[in-house]
Amino acid sequence: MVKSAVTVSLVEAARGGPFILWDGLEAGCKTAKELGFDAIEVFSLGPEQIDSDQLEKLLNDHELSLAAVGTGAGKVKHGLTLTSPCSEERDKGKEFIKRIIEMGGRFGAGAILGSMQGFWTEEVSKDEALKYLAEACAELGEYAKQFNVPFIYEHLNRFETNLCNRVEESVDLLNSLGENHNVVILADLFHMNIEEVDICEAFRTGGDLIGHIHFVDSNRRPVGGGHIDMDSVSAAIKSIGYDRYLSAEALPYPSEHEAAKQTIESYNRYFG
Ligand code: LER
Ligand code: MN
Repeated sequence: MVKSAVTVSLVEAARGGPFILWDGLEAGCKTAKELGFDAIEVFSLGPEQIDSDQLEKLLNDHELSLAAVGTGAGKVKHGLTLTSPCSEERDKGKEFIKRIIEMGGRFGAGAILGSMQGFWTEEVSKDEALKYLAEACAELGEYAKQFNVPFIYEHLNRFETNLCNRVEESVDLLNSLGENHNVVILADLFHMNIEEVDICEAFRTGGDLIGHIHFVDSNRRPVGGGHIDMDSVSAAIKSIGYDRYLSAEALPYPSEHEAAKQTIESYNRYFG
């Protein structure tokens, strides 16, 4: 059975970004529960911003799970990437992510690598950057095993990374990690709409390597507010036996509450 999740951002500096709920964990849990979501996905400045005991209580009180935790603040706040030319910076990036893996791990939630993957540049060739990225994914996947959670790799559209932009490239990356890696692909429908030739075919290419989905429309509005053909896409998602989270990472448009409501209505329509 697929499960629904809604994003909660605790990063004030990112306000206006593609997260649905912005008023803290308590208000976020309340809205998620009221609307019938199964889980929340949290984007924070880092583990120090989250009181894990309080989060546990909130999740229990609202009968919610934690779907995943973001790591983007490592780049936004600390300027860290896993493909920096400086090995010390790359190590700091991995340490930052390990702390987030620990924080999410307690709740059975994997950490997502998105913007911290960085870019290849004049200083770091594409091959070298992809090598750093693969090494980091392997190490972080291994680290996540102790919590029984996967490490979640998210390829992004061309404006946000030049490393992997399509599911096929993420599949190649993961296949290069060998047999026992613990990394899954995050397929974000917004990025897929920009980069894939055929979104449904891309889901079939990813198959059981896809372990998380950002549920959002073509223009980053909640599903139903853009032009993705969700009849076909939901059929493709079902056809690969996907049974994890569809997590709404969308603009709070036209308002936080409306965006959350529209998301759960779309989720129920296509997956209920
Ligand atoms: C940003 O576009 C995005 O999709 C995030 O999930 C990556 O950090
Ligand atoms: Mn995303």
